[in-house]
Amino acid sequence: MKTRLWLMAGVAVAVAFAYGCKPKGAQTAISGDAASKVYVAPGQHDEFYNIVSGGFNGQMSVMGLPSGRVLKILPVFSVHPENGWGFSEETKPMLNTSHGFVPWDDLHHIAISTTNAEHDARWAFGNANNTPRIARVDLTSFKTVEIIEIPNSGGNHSSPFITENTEYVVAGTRFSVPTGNDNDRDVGIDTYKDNFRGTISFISVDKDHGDMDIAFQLEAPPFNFDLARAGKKKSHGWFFFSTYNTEMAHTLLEVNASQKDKDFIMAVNWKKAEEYIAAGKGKKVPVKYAHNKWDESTHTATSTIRTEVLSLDPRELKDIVYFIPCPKSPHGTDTDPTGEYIIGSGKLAAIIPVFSFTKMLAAIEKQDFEGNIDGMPVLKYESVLHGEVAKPGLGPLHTEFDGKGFAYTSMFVSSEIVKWNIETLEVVDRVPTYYSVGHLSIPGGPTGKPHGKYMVAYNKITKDRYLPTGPELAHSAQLYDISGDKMQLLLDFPTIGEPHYAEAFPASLIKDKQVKFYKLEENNHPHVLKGINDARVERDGNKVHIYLTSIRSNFRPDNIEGIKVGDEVYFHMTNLEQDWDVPHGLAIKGANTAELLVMPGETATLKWVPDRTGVFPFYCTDFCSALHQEMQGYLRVSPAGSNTPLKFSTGIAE
Ligand code: RUQ
Ligand code: CUA
Repeated sequence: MKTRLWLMAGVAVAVAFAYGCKPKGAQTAISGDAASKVYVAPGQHDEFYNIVSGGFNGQMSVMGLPSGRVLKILPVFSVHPENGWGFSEETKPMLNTSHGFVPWDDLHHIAISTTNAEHDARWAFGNANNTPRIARVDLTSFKTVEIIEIPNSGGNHSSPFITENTEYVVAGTRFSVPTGNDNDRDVGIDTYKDNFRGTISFISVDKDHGDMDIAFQLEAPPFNFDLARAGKKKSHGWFFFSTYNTEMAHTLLEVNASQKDKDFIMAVNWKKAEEYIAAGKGKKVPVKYAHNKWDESTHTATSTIRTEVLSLDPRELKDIVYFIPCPKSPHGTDTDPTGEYIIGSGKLAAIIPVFSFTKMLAAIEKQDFEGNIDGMPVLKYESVLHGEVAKPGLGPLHTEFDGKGFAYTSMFVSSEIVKWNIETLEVVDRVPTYYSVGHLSIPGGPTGKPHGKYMVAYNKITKDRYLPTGPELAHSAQLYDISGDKMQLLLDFPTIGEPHYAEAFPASLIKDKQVKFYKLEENNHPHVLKGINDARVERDGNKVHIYLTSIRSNFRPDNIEGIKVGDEVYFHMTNLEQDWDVPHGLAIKGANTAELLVMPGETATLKWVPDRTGVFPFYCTDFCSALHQEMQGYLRVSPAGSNTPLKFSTGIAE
């Protein structure tokens, strides 16, 4: 009977969790004082860059804080019609996977690179949830420069999380899946407990250039891995993963994965794992995954299919993995700026447990275990616990820090943010969010050096916050001032896609390091033109290569004849400008791809297969000069097999 009641209570909380509640006394007015705090005067810059995940659009957006202004949208796991990303011949390989071209994904989390546990903001990493991948964006060009696919993974949610010197970016699988060879993977779903495995991938990041490589994969029990945080400072060398469905259910998880009172935070001693790898304890496992890299000198991406990964099985190497019991279906797990405290956020729990790294080490030392999972120790909850935050609210998800000894936890169900003291565990303030808050982001919040000052809440439900736009409303962010004792709501702003996580850092870290244009003399694209005199058209069977230059305000060549229906036409366009902020576009009628937007000094290729005869205009799509509207050309297409001679005008010899 008692179990039944518990179960029903669990379902009731689960129902509330699914819908969220509206906070009472919705706060709509902000004072004049608040308005002045977010006002960034014309011509002034924001204090912080905020890199925001786009969720289901597979992009990142770049916003300024405190203004909330959108500065740029970055295609990451997506095509981008604005500039031909994913449509140009050079960029297509970036979206290649072992499943072929996958121009979409679901990007949840941002990780900004760090040195000594502080943002250095050289790169932004993002995860593809659906077809598991990790991307690296260069923050001097704001371009996706590398994507690595993650094998033996499904639902790459616990990802990307980063160690304090960006030694590794880590990717944990949400769904456990059957791993191994093609034959091993064809198994009954009801053999879940026996045949399914979790994996955690440790992706090394080159210190100087950022290049990624899967250093090793750690095998794990068939739980669901939700989120993670690296240890830092005193806990550097460790990683913490939240798990749910430790019931190992494979059907109706809503009920079946909420049976147990506690799931686990999985603590991984990755320094130890590194030792085992160095000692040759890893096994090479056959897999298939794509590794795509952008080259800033050839302005071209290449995609390589890799076929092996090094796997480490902690069941045989017992001092790598420990389990900390954590109530109940934890979502986020976060480590405080000192690295001492590990916070678990049980979605269905009535308290927030805070664990102590020091106590964890002592418990391991004393073998203070309450059991094991496949031989890996389960530590005693009480032995590792620093304490519990009592009555924080409903549905805790994520925690960020201000660097002044306070933690801020988002409460999805009760739509509020709760501020509490990390040492005393006392709740000191709470504010409503509009509505159903997911992640929080404080500049520097996940690092060893939070900047405090502002906090942004990313809310799942918008309802009445903005002018309505049909059935779909923009997701909503809210900016709070956290410099005082009380959190103060400053600003509401709509976002792009569905932001999950975001990270913000001082603009001063990168604003003077931006690439302004690409030097023509360093352009090693095989089809680059270094000046207008090289502009030409060449036929090679049914392929026609148009070597095109653009400079204010003309294309060379501009008129082209002798193209035939069914030809494959390649426009190789080099933008000859050597000045900041002067891209030129290229669009041709009937193109089934996109336009190109070519940066100064860059070369890009648009493929076009004319399907009918006629004269087709092409033009520049970016209003680049007073004579932008004059920046145009014509291309004549004759019937297949006709003998219209190939000719083009460059205005040079004529
Ligand atoms: S999640 S709302 Cu995809 Cu990071 Cu927690
Ligand atoms: Cu070039 Cu408009």
